[in-house]
Amino acid sequence: MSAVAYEVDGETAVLTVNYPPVNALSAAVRTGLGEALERAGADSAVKAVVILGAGKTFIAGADITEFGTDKSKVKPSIHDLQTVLEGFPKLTVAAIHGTALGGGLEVALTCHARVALASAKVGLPEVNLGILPGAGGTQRLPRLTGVEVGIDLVTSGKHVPAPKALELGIVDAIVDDVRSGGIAFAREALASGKTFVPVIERNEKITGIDPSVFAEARKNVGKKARGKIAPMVIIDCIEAACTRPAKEALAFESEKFQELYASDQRAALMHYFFAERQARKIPGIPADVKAKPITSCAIIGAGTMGGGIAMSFANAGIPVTLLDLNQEALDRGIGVIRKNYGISVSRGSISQDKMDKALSLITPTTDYADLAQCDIVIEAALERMDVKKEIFARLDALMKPGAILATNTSYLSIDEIASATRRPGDVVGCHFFSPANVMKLLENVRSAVTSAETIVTVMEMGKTIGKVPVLAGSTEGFIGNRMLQYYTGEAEFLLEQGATPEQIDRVATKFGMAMGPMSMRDLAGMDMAVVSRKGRAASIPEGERLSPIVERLVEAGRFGQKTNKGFYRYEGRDKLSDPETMEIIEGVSRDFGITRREFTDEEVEARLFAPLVNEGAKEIEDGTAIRAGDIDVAWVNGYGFPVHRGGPMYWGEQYGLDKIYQMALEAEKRNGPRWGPCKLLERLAKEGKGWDAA
Ligand code: T1G
Repeated sequence: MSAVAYEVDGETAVLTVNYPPVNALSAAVRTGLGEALERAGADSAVKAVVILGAGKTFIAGADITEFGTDKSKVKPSIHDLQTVLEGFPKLTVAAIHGTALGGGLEVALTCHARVALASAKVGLPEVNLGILPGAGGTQRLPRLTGVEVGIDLVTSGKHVPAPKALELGIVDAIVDDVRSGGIAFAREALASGKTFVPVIERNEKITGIDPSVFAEARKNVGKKARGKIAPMVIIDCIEAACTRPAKEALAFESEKFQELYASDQRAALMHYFFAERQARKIPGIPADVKAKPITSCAIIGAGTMGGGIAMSFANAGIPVTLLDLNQEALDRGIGVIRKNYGISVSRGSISQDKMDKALSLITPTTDYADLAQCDIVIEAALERMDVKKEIFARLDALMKPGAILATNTSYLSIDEIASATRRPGDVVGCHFFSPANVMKLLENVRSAVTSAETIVTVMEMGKTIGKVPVLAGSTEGFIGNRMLQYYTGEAEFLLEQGATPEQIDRVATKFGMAMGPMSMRDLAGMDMAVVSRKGRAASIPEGERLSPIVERLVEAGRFGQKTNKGFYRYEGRDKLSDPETMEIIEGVSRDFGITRREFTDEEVEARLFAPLVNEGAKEIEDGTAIRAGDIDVAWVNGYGFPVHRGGPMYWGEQYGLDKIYQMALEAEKRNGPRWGPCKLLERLAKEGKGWDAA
């Protein structure tokens, strides 16, 4: 059966693409579209063609699963289809619901017109895959939206809601039903004799563009790109649209597409694309185990984390009951939530209406009884096991049967917290990252007895509230923080041995991290770090140590940004080097008899990131992480690891697991047994294999 259904309704041929799950432009769809267009062209009774998608969406792009396979070479190509469409002698209308993305939107842009449901979205997200819209997207979209908007949309890959797309000229009408609306639009156009100029021939918005527009774009996009190459190449292509004949500019775009397709960044970003989706799949859970509905949420603790979590649920339209022990703490928490929403509204990132709607969904209370009927309760109170166990015992007695009892703890044992209840299967970790209304990672943590239903529910819930969920086992620090201690720990040992905070942070940000480890310490507040390091002191084996640099800085009153000095000195928005910091660091070197030396940036980079890979291998070996890709997803979404490097485990595999293994042996000698390699890494390194052989 063809992937494209063909039927005629009056004088309109309706072509329905039916290729689940997202109607990607696979070989089957391209073949089906080619045949259906031929048929419509040959049928004298047909005066117009409407193309739409079956199921949940229009065409969501080229079929990424066919990239690099023979199927991607099957004719007609997307370009072939576009040539037929752009030269089609009869009216063609793309009728969009769900999403029209990438090649899907590019095909729609070669139709005479586009109509869409108000709930639909369109976009060119190829940049997120390390490539660019290689089927004329950089040439046609700016012809509709104008150059500056075009640059913003294509370099960001953002999805544009249909009403905005109508305003920008990307779609021609909003309809209530794709099929009947598409047909009606075609009929009216035919009846009125309306003519449509092919998008590629509309030049008014790309003519006479001042070159400074591209210089400005390169400056602004370059700052956000953090080392990604595709955004900059996209600007080149859009500039070509404005400065070269269409045919030449289209050829330029194809050439640049091929160059990007061959890049390491494209391979890393495609790895990440599939890893993020794979992370939602939990092996060993029977297919008939379904997620429970989460229609209400209770949160304990109206502090920074509790408030951010409340916003995440309210933003997804889920009512929240926010509890704190006293009215003053509650009022403060609600005040912070209001302030955060106000900032978003003033920045234009959400409307006043969305803010009001979200706030109306958050109900503050000091009475535990108000939580009892919620589908899930998330505890975000003090990071102390005694406090958590007391709360969970109370929740166990209070919450309705079947409610999920979750804790936002960042490293405490879920098994031990669950032991305070008579329903341990309903207890799970839902570890959000600060600021919880912004950070995408939701690290769900299962104990040895968390039920399959609870796991499936919080994984589905993560997606519902716009997070990227990853499932972790309950070893100390779970997936992310357990690795983080080796990244920050090695950074501090490097300081003792001769590197400077400036060099380490420069290397880390050049690598693509959102922020270097020393700056991150200053932002988070080192006084808090000292408290949690004290709490974890027992887990440091005999004969091993942590660097005392953080403690010495705190003793000197240097907590970080909150005291205007930490590793750096802060004057307003300026971050300045401070000789006092180096005195403290050099004092530690002296106390440990370390002769300081110069480090190359390459050595600093390897020493910073290799320990992440080494600990990640241990997490795969002991089952804390289900797969290497999950660790990549956690680090990209929770710790600012550059997505165009695929994640720490993908980076380590490209760098060479044999080199990672050798570095772990050296670190073991230098820092102690916790830093040595595990059996899994040793095996993969010696066999020359990658994580898929884990
Ligand atoms: N090709 C193949 N499979 C795809 C796919 C695609 N384009 N998009 C999604 N899938 C699979 C996905 O792997 C998952 O599979 C299932 O569909 C559901 O996805 C020439 C060359 C459309 C917004 O980048 O953004 O066009 O895990 O969980 O949350 O210029 O999927 O179930 O086995 O994400 O409802 C450009 C990428 C391609 C769109 C739906 N297009 N996809 O989100 O479902 S390059 C994209 C998405 C291109 C041209 C170039 C989202 C979605 P499985 P999901 P969702």
